[in-house]
Amino acid sequence: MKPSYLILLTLSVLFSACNPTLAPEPFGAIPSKRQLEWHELEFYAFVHFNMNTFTNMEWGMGSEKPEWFNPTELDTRQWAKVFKEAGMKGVILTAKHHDGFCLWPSNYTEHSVKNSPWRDGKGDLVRELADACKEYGLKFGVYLSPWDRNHAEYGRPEYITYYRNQLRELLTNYGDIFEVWFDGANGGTGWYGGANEERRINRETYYDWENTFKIVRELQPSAVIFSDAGPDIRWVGNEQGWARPTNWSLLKREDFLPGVVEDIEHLRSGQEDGTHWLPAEVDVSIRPGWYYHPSEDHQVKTLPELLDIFYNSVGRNASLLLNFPIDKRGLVHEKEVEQVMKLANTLKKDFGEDLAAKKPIIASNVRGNSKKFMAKNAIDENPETYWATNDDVIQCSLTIDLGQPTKFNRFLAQEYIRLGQRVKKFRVEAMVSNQWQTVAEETTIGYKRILRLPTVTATQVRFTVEDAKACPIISNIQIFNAPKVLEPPIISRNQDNIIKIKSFDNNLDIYYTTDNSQPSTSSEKYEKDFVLNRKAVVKAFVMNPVTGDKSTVTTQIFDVPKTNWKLFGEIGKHPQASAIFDGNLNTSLIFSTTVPAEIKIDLGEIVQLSGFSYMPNQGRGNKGTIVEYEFYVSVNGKTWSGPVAGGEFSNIKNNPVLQTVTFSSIPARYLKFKALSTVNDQQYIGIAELDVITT
Ligand code: FUL
Repeated sequence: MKPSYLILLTLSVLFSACNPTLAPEPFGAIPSKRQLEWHELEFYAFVHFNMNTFTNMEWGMGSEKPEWFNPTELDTRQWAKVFKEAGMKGVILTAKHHDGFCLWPSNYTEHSVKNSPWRDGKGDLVRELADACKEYGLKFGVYLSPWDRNHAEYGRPEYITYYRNQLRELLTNYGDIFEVWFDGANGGTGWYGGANEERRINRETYYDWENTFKIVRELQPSAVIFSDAGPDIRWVGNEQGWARPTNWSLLKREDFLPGVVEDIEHLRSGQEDGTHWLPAEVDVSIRPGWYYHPSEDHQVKTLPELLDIFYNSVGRNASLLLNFPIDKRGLVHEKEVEQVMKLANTLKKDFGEDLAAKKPIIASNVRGNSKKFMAKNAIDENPETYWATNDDVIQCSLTIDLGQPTKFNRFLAQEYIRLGQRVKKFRVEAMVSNQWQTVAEETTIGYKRILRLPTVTATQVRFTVEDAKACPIISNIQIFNAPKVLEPPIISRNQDNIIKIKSFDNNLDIYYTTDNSQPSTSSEKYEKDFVLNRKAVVKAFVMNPVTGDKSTVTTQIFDVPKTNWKLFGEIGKHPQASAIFDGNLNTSLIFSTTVPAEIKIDLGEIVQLSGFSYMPNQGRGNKGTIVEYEFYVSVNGKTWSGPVAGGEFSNIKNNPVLQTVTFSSIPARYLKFKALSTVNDQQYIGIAELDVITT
């Protein structure tokens, strides 16, 4: 080659490298095709339904009988219809949970629907749901628990072969699978083919995940693989329904392992310097438990709770996997249908009218002044186009002219993630009465960020990127004015039997009943606290007296008064002793002790006892949360009967909700609650509330 050609070639390479009208280069890890498709789903359903539904458990032991699985009205088309109408894009089914019972007639075990009375043993629930999904245009995914408390070989290499055979069945026989969910809960006590023992596995090596994942890639190349550590989708580090506001879709994947959760904070927020694209999925149940328990019928999450979950997941660069505990009939329970439809309808209103669409917009910088990267691309509702700046311009802004004073309270932004997640810090300002006012200062954006803001009336909105890893690339900006949703009140009763009904807004009226009837505006109006010293069901709602808008109804069940309850012995003198009877979930008795440990309570009178409930400490870090327990009763405080109940509070570490235990009715004045073990073997006991259930 002649030297002059060489110079020309070098010049042209140099020119194209700094030619700003070329699209920006990707920065850092970027999503794969299957991850990109998954991002767009945003909201999809989880279904927990199998043996536990019929045994009223969260984690079965594995010794259950297939005959017990017998839904009377099972209708997967009803599920699919509800999910579709609620705006969800797919559903993931617990084909096998920790108890090992299979919802499909697996060739590798007898512990399945084929030995149940349901459809005379000819049923295949995985098939029925896969078909319903096809009919309703939903994607279909499977959960296959790695932990199997039924299988005799669990803990040995033979079980891995069994597990992989089952995975092959699920990934071969039921059409396209969009996500395979590998649960982290693992190893412990179980039935294990009758051995009834504790089996600990080596979490790092036992499952040989690399080769298990290869099966998914081979049979369902488009499916994303979920686990605590991906490889495609990561767990968000809690089961309460939130990601951190700062949420990177990046993680140092090699530092994480499925089933080994050591760095929970980074599961919640991702890592700015993560080496792999590994976005978070928020999994949460619409009730306290993952499985159906009739006692939780009044605890289906309310509209404000579901909205919080939506905005704290989809609004924080994560997807939302909302669980439905299918009931014993085999249907999505009416209360859940009602609540999820309220959510769907409210979201429709929240995002009803994009106030930024087609408005005049200007950018402080446009990449190469090219039309291809102009500001307008951020409000054209086309996810393929974007606004970008020159490579050296990190700080930049977009200003939208709303034309006239316009009320708004939602701000939505999306990065063009095909080229990486870049924004580290941004600000939203509103022009109110001719002055710029900051309405939000935030950090990451990612696939989608939605901010809930106090309502402001503005003529212009300015979005400023203050820091980014590389030039920002914004594919979408939207502004909305969402209607206000009223929070239902909180009802509590303290040890002096005083009922308090608390509203989040003092300007609202509260109406209530104490006889289990549905309250209305002709019910009692709550003006001040009152005494209620008997068993009762209290129901209340708030109403805006100006608009007539009402909240949903809160239901609170109170058993016998705790007026004369006392803790026995030294612990009774603990400064926080009364916290466990004060009706306040935010206060706890936490004391250091060697475990096993017990507390004894004198109820002050003999009652006919048929159960108890334990609310673990709701603070951070599961401090003193009891896992295995025994419960004894006595009429004289000297001779004890029992244990009248005992076992484990399954899944309490990840889901520390109210634990309710029932047993055959027995007279009792004294209770002994014995903790046999605690989360992470802490030498602490932590109790937020203890309650009894009387007959
Ligand atoms: C956890 C399990 O132990 C729960 O039972 C539930 O399936 C939840 C989604 O994942 O790890």
